[in-house]
Order: sequence, then structure tokens, then C-alpha cells
Amino acid sequence: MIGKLSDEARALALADLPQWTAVAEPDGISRRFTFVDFAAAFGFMTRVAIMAEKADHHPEWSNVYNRVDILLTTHDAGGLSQRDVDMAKAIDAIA
Ligand code: H2B
Repeated sequence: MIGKLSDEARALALADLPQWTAVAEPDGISRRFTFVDFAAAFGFMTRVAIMAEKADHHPEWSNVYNRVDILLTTHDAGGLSQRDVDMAKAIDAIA
């Protein structure tokens, strides 16, 4: 079972993810993505969804027209884990 990141590991991970913001409740990280239109936003979501399903790690997210808000947290760990950090990097690479 995966665990929550230690305070030190969390600080290092966040320094490496400048576009992501720490969230307290639920304990995780979030980022807002803005695209030119809905088609571009949904295309991005489709690529993230395929990657997430392969990784068996799933984002909490919402979409309004050209905007996608993503929160990453690990339910199994009760907070931020290495899986979220890895997924944030993979999402940044897709965007
Ligand atoms: N996604 C996220 N974000 N956190 C989890 O703890 C999690 C998940 N657990 N996707 C996975 C699925 C687990 O429920 C399955 C059974 O592997």
C-alpha cells in the first residue's frame, strides 16, 4: 500500500511542480488548465484519462468549456503520495 509523502519529500516534490498548488482538504495538489476551446480541453482530458486508466490512478477533475481543474490525491493513502507527483508530471507532459 502506498503512503503519504513525508514533509520533506512533499517540499521537494512541490518545488519540482511550480504550476501545482498544495491543497489542504483533501490533502493533494491542484492545477487549472486553460485551452482555446472545449474541443482542445476535452482532447486533453481524453489523453489524461487513458494515461490514468493505465496507471490505475485517477484524477478528481471538472471541466467548464475550455477550462479543466484537476486535483490529485491518493485515496488509498489518505493524502498526497508519490503517485500524485508522478501523475502531475505526466499530465504536464501531455498539456
Ligand atoms: N486513484 C486515486 N486518485 N487514488 C487512489 O487511491 C486510487 C485511484 N486507488 N485509483 C485505486 C484506483 C484503487 O481504488 C484500485 C482498486 O486500484
